[in-house]
Amino acid sequence: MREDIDWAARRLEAASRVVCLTGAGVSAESGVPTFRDAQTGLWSRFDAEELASPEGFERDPGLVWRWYMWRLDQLKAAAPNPGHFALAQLAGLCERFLLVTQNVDSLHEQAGSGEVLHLHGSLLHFRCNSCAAPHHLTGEQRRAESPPACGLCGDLVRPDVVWFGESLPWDVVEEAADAAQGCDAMLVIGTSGLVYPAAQLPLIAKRAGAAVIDVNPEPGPISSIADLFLQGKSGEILPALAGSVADRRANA
Ligand code: BJW
Ligand code: ZN
Repeated sequence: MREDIDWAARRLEAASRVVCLTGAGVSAESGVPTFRDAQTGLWSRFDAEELASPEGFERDPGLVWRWYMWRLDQLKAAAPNPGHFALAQLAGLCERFLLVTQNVDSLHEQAGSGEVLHLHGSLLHFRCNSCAAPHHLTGEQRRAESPPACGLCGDLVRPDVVWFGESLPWDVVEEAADAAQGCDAMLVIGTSGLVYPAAQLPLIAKRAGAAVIDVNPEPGPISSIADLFLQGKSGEILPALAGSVADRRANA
């Protein structure tokens, strides 16, 4: 593992542009369950993929609302872990570093990462399901059994996230894809690599000749195309990686 981390550190240090794609696994050690973890407690009999869809919201807006409010409560109790902090440190050590996340939490920003591209929106923001007007929740609305109505058009308020079958913010996707095309190294952290178009980014980088480095406790579609698979938890591997890059910089 030490040699693999040194190899990755050399690639990051030599790169003039690094892109990092993160998924739910980077927040797992903060106590935020990953998307495809079996749901626990009250939610164990529901399918996350069904809840995170326009069809699920149409079928039962109250159920979807309560799920998101439950997740928001979990998130409010969470803090960034050493993996988030190491990525913020790496941004300062690499020549150009772009962080692209699929996560709807704000733990990267809380850890000090400056520019973060959010592909799937934010669990902390809300908007109208029809006219997209932003909505600030009151405490009472957060505790309610069903979503509030939009003050402008009367339709329901929803979390400002991207559900299955919905378009991602295309300016963000375009910026991420351009960066993937132009980078020398891509770090892929804690994602199952199952959801598109995010899962396309490592393939774009690979085809463009970048070194793809996957960090995950489990092998998956990304590790099978990666130049290096660092098997383990991001909260353990990323601090070692950032430390190795920092040492190389200090001794250069
Ligand atoms: C650790 C760890 C530790 C654990 N350390 N790691 C091309 C081909 C096939 C299908 C499509 C395609 N293009 C589009 C589609 C359809 C669809 C799609 O991809 N479907 C697939 C499931 C097949 N995509 C879409 O619909 C997207 N829209 C779109 O493309 O629009 C145009 C279009 C529309 C219709 C048709 C065609 C095109 C929208 C996708 C939106 C995804 N939204 C969600 C929900 C967000 C809100 C919410 O959170 O509620 O985003 S789904 C969910 O998955 C969430 C995540 O961001 C995303 C990715 O999950 P992630 O982050 O990888 O988490 P997990 O749980 O899957 O994995 C965790 C990983 O962590 C695991 O690998 C663990 O091992 C690891 N781990 N502990 C490091 N300590
Ligand atoms: Zn509205």
